[in-house]
Amino acid sequence: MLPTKSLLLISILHLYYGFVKGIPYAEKRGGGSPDLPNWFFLCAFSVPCTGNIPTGVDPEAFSWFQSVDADRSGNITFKELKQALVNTNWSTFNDETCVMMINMFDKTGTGKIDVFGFSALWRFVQQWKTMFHQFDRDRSGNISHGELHQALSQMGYTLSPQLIQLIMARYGQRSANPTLQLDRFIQVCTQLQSMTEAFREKDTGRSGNARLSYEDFLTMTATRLI
Ligand SMILES: [Ca+2]
Ligand SMILES: [Ca+2]
Repeated sequence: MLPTKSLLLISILHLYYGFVKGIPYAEKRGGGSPDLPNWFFLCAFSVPCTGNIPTGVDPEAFSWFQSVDADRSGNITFKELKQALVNTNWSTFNDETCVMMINMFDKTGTGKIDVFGFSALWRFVQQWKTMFHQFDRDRSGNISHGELHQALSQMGYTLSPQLIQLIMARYGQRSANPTLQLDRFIQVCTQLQSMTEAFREKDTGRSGNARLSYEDFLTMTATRLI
């Protein structure tokens, strides 16, 4: 919990560095912003860092939840989530990644995320954000072809340069040298993880090969593409 004076100071500092909805500034590293701790950005939007935090919910996640839940409905919609998540270049997260995250963390089957799902989502985003900054070796604020190759290798994926090229062309920003922002990095890594798990269920001998029927293939795609 932060005392009122601290919150006031945070708010003033926050105004100094600019204002955008959601959790953008934590993503601003590499874009020249100061290295401020995450709580700075999270609490600056949610003056009441106090309140009845549900059991098992991270206090920071709860604070963020209150900020993102703009209409105070008690759950987070696609629109609210999209407004809250911003990349290093200040673009909002793309629709596909937001839908993917809603599908992953909607534990109520309503198409919305409650505070418990949101707490898990918060941890998920924090972890990927850390990875993103770790693999953004040149601090450019995005992931290049070479950086993605290195990242996936370290995560245990052995993909050909051609496949990585394909991924960059599909998910990267349109340019001669496409790069991935945080949202696409999260999407690529999460989908890759999900599809790899699906394949390994069929590749029982761990040979890197599996025999699939057409039905298997479609089922795998339908159930694993998030
Ligand atoms: Ca809401
Ligand atoms: Ca980079």
